[in-house]
Amino acid sequence: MQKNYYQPAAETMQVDDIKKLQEEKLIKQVKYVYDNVKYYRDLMDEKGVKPEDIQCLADISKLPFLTKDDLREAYPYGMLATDLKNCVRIQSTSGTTGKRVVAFYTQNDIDMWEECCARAIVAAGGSNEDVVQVCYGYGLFTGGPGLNGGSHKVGSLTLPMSSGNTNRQIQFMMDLNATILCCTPSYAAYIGESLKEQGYKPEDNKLKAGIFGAEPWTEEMRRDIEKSLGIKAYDIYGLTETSGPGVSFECEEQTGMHINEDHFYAEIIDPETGEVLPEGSKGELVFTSLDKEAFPLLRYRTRDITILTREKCSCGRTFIKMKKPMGRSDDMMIIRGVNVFPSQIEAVLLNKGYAPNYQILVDRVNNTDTFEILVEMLPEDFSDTPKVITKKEKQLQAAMKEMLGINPTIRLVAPKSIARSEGKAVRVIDNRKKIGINV
Ligand code: DLL
Repeated sequence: MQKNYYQPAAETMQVDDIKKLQEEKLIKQVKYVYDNVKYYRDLMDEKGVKPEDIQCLADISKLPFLTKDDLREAYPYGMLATDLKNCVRIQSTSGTTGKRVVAFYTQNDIDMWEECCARAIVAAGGSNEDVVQVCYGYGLFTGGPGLNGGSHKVGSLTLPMSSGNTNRQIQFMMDLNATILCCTPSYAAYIGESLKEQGYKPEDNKLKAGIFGAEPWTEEMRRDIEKSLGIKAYDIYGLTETSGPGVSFECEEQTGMHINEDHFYAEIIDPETGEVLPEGSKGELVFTSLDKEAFPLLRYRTRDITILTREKCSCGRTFIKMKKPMGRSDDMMIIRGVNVFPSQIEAVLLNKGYAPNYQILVDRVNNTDTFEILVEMLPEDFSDTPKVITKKEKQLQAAMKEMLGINPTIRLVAPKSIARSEGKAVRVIDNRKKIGINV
């Protein structure tokens, strides 16, 4: 099969050359940030490190970390490294975990970001013969603008749908023969469900691929979406702070996402100690942007938990891969002393034949954590006979206990009774946070 790359020279560069390029860019970038961002210069001074101390990639561990709290403190302009006159765009995080973070872009930053998205589209089989339906949100969220820009760079016909209005999404998808769908995995699942309800079979649409990200999703969910839409589903990762989607993307192997290492240097650290861990270890992902002009972050702690591996990939790309993030360290719930990730719950549900329509409710009553999972029954399995429901609930509870080590209460609910998501799904309602319990 002929291999396709958007920027082959970069994407298939020899590993030694990648490292050399990263080293050169890092040395320059540290000096640039030190000279232009007072907030970070103060952090470096506090740590007693000067730009001259950074002579090779390993020296990066001398630099201080940045966290979301730093960005909030520096809001809005404290991390800006260039004059506002040179900036052409602002994007922002969704603010689900506190005050919004705003990121600034020069035109070069936008070009780099869109090129990263273009690499992802080409890796998913996209070309100027494709119709790319973008139903990530447009506006301050980076999903819509990022994939839209990438699609333009590839020369695909771009359908800038934004999220929502699922009937219109389906009408345009069918009438305009969309071939590549870009949205969150939870919205892709919902579109699949809606197509089925409207009487379409997976082979009725012209879609061949989907580029799904912005939230954690499991391999089980991937299989479910691939089946319901009749496509190959590719993962894409990124965050507003580093530009947006396209920091890493999946190729045809679908075994993790290649990080665009010519623009981003990735490290895995122990989230407790901050120590850099060797390749193959599970830990928190930290990014350094190597050539951003407006909002260049050094050693930014993403809170996302993953593993980096540099194995030879059959697609020919040489960039290191990151595994599907297992969730953010701040998504992890501690329930009755046990660590629980929503992704574990999702894996059990899909393995047991349920759809990914669920909600996790956690609370504290009389000093004990309560843990309940609401799960929708499938329309074809729906029953309102208490005996049947109780039996199914017990079976699911046993499977959850095996995966999580603790017993949740399972409540099977009627089809369509849990709200669908058109963007990032809200799976967890943890009322302990509301009453000020630190979890
Ligand atoms: O979600 C950017 C994006 C848009 C990525 C579209 C992919 C597709 P933020 O809103 O700033 O940016 O949220 C970033 O979302 O730190 C992860 O926790 C999570 N996330 C993003 N992509 C993935 C993914 C966009 N593929 C935060 N798998 C990140 C798991 C993801 N989590």
